[in-house]
Amino acid sequence: MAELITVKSKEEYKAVIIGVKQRKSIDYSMDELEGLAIARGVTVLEKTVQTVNKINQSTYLGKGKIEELKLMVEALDCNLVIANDELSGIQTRNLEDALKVQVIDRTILILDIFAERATTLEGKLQVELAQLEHRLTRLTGKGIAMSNPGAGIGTRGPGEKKLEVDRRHITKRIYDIKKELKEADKTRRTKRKKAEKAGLPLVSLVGYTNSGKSAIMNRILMMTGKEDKIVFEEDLLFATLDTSKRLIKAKDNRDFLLTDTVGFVSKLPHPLVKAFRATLEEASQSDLILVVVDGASSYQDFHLEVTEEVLRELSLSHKERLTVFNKEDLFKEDLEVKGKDNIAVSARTGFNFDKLLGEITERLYRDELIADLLIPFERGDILSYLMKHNRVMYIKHTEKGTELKVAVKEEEYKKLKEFYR
Ligand SMILES: Nc1nc2c(ncn2[C@@H]2O[C@H](COP(=O)(O)OP(=O)(O)OP(=O)(O)O)[C@@H](O)[C@H]2O)c(=O)[nH]1
Ligand SMILES: [Mg+2]
Repeated sequence: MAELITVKSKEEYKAVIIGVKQRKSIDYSMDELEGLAIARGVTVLEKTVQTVNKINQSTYLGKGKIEELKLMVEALDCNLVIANDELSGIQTRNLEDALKVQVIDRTILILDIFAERATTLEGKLQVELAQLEHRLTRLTGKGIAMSNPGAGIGTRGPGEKKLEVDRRHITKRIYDIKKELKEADKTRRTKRKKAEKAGLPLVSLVGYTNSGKSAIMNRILMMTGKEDKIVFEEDLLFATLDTSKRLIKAKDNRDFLLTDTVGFVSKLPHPLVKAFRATLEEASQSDLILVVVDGASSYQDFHLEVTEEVLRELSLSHKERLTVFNKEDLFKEDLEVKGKDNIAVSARTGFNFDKLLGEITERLYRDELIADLLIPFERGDILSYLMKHNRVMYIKHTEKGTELKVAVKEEEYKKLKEFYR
């Protein structure tokens, strides 16, 4: 149920992007919006910005600007206008009436991309939920825009009765989806519990969309002999929608689990942040966060700001982290990556990946050694102590006793000498 149009629609979209500037420059977010439109397969013909003191509550842009835009839309023969801010139902209707083409906002565009990309049932449900919630607020706000879901672009305003039916229909569907998601969430928790039992530390890749999170994951997988487990990476905003988790076999048994996550973008629609909270919850369980930045982008400060904001929203700001400046092969000359919690890498060339892996495992296994032990049966006390307090990576009961691979502190390591295998 994509709102822009049905996802499979073959219609070609040619768009003008509009924005209003109040105080701060919006160049960046306009470019970002263009990137989003391209990711959705829309051809962007023009971008235009109006500087205002206050956004017009009923028409978004001022009267003169709308006239100018109307001419532009006609001259370019475009069939879509995309606004950089979230539009109310009224703003959308008034703009559509004036311009005679479909008008959508950033939120609808992002939701539409997500709808197109989601692959797992849970991902799809989360996006649908976000879409419906967004739609519902616009309905109650006397909005137009939606009538038959997926019925095509610019569907005109439904009558009051239709509105009521739609509202009831949407509310019911929201209820059903929430129920289904709850179930899925339960299953995931059980699965996670199992993973926790495996005792391995968890590392999450987070950061702005298209910064190379999946590429970094793939490079690490290749380095550690897991080529068959690589994930999807693509020069697209929101290439990854469903998080995936992989076991990384690192040196000295310092294994860990690595998760790839959904990329961030500015003004990420709130219903989406909410919807993906469950998926990103995994990140909240992590022992280390790798914040990935596209070090080749001139907007990297902005990307870092956006990332920080989302991390804050997800209550992850306090986590231990390593900031990874990726795409070193494309860095501008003046970029210097300094500081012990920052590292420059290139997922493309493999530059600095040994160091990256070292930095990760060093942080995960700080002051810890991996002991490979054989504990005889009569020392059940030691076994249960280790099982309770330490990270157990491997356990096998044999005729001679219990074979155990466990992370221990240095002093403990020495004390366990007689059990070394
Ligand atoms: N030149 C260069 N390109 C890279 C590097 N790392 C990743 N890329 C490219 O950048 C694009 C985005 O990479 P992804 O790994 O899909 O990015 P992502 O952060 O996972 O993106 P989302 O899943 O959309 O959030 C792809 O075309 C990659 O091939 C790098 O070090 N150098
Ligand atoms: Mg990705």
